[in-house]
Amino acid sequence: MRFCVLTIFPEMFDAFAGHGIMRRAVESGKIRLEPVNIRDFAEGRHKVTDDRPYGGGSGMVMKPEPLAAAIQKAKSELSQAPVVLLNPQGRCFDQEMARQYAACSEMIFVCGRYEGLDERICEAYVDDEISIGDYVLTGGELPAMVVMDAVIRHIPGVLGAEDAAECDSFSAGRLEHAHYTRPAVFGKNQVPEVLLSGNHGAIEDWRRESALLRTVLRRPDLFDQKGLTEPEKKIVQKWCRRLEALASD
Ligand code: 9D3
Repeated sequence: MRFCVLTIFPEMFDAFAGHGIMRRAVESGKIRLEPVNIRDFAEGRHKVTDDRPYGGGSGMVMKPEPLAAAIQKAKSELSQAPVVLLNPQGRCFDQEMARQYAACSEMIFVCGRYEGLDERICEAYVDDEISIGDYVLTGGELPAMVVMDAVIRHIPGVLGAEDAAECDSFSAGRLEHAHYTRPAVFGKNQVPEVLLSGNHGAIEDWRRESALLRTVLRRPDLFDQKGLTEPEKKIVQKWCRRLEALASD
């Protein structure tokens, strides 16, 4: 998959591409990440990329000409790519969108700075506008990295085999169970006995219950979206029996 990222801060992407799973994916050729400096498409001695807003007010707006030239260049190289603007007013990014975008062979990201882009660029060139959540950042670069990170995990071979994205509990509408590693006793806290038992059926049951309890307590919104599976119904019935026993004493 090829990503072209239009930004006035291309160096921000060096750390992202230089570490961990992203680095491996780049080195193995599964991913190509090409940051493009919008400033390279600006005219004049000062290579200006922003200007004052028509109608007045504070803040600056990204000029349309350098953006249009940069987007056209990117589209000439990545002809299949949707043009995605990172925008706090866009649709909120989620796992389903990550999965859908992973089916693309190419993507072009436009990272806004200042107050945003001249609206005519959005109308003429942008296919989708994505926000990563309801909080205010200083630009679209971190959101572009967030979106790429979530998308590449779905590309076959990018994750280790045992860690395939389809297995992610988020995909199943549940949080993951708690995790433990050695030592078996840490301070006053012991790893749940069942995880040391080697009884794989019992371990699976414990994990299912741990996942269900966390989801109910921490993310009831996820819990509501999807009905209970048969094994989960059994767990909830067990909880009910215990609570009734508690209440009747
Ligand atoms: C002070 C300017 N803001 C008025 C409340 C508008 C504004 C413009 C540009 C706010 C933030 C930004 C920079 N943010 C992004 O480009 C951005 C973003 C974000 O801030 N939050 C969540 N997702 C995204 S995607 C792009």
